[in-house]
Amino acid sequence: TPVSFPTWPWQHWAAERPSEVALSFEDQQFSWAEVAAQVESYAQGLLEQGVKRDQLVTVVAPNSAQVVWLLLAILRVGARFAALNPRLSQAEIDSQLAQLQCDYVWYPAKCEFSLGQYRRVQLLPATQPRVVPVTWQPSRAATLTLTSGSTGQPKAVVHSAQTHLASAQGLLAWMSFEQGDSWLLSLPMFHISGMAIVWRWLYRGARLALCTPANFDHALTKVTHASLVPTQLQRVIASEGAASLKLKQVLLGGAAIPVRLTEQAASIGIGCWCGYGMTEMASTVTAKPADSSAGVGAVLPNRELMLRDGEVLVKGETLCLGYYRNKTIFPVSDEEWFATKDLASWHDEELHIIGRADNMFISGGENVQPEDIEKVLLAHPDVKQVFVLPIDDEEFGQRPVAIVEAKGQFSKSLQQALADYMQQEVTAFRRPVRYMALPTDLQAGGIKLSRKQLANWLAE
Ligand code: 4YB
Repeated sequence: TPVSFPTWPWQHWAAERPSEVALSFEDQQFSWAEVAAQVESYAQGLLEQGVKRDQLVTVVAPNSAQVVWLLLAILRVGARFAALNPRLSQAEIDSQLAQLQCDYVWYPAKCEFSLGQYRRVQLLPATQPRVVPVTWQPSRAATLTLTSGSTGQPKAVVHSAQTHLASAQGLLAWMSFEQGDSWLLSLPMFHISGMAIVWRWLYRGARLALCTPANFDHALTKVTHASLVPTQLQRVIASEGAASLKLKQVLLGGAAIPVRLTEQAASIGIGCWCGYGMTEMASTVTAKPADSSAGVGAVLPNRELMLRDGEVLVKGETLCLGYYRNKTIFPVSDEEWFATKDLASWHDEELHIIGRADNMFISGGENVQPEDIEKVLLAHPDVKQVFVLPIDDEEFGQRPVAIVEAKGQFSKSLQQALADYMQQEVTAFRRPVRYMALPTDLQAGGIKLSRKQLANWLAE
């Protein structure tokens, strides 16, 4: 059954459950009636500044209540919302804004970028009480989310309210998120994992919780749901407040999820879901409650998935409208299916991700899948995060190098310990020839480290 709201989801909930808490931000709370009224006012405010139907407004900011108001108000006037990672460099921001050819930008009062050449829009309440003359049309282009892939310029993935809601519906058919539950906006809205949280909230009419970055750990103790990448969960488990968490469910994804991590979480009462997804499919495609297997579960409702020569192909109601270039939406693929470049296999009705086809390299005639080596290294108790990349080698063509973020000190003795450990665990051609510390400045980019950036760093 398709997802159908008779009107804007927040107006629907404002009619159904007006006084229920919808949104919380630190000590502030907004009911659904208040959310609907605020959005109406901000939408009118946007119209008064000249924002029109089908125009694109790009938000360059970390998560905040304002960014949520902007998303809803932008949708309400029939315009489109895009968000950029505020931790990008000025050059990257310039290039992404040029690519988007947006009509307006929004950025917070203290912003380090020079965005002077763009028309700036502000979040202002209405000065005249008029009704915004745009009706709910869920299949129209609504959001653009940039996704970097492993090479080249990021692509701007276009979704409609319909594809986002179809994604939310399918996930919530399996994972419970009910009225009264609250999902922390624990990942950035410029990434599909954060955007998807907002649409699950809108779909279910439950609660969305926002916090300042400094309050993140405390905010986690007050919510029932959160989405985390594995490294975040690792940090949370190790933190002091871990014992006081009342998280019912944590949805994990974005990268390989070590079984040991979800087992540790379970031992302190945190129930995890493992997910596999991508921007083009509006986040999660397969999922399962975490168990003793390293797979990513089965295909959620509203999506279809198949393997062709080991590669994951996907389609369905959650597939995006296309990529945005030159003010035009281009289909993501010439065929019905979208080819993900992820290699996977089925075991016991469960999908197992092997790694990305474009990460693979050849060493002395053998295929090396970096993710295979990373999995083994991640199982070592002193390793927090690790990336395996090829370096050129006269004899073998290429050989693996491990770039490690250690839980403690990255020392000579850790390097030796890892080499000894790998000696036991994997065949010779898979053993990294060198262990290097992950440079801290490369961790700042976003939620995912770019292998391309790492490769550039390695080349230097
Ligand atoms: C994986 C992978 C996995 C993705 N194993 N490789 O709401 C969610 O589903 C969510 C919750 C918590 C954290 C993240 C998410 C996401 O949406 C993640 C979606 C995402 O990462 N999209 S992406 O476009 O930035 O990258 C997609 C790629 O990431 C995939 O094509 C895979 O290569 C990789 N990936 N989940 C191994 N469980």
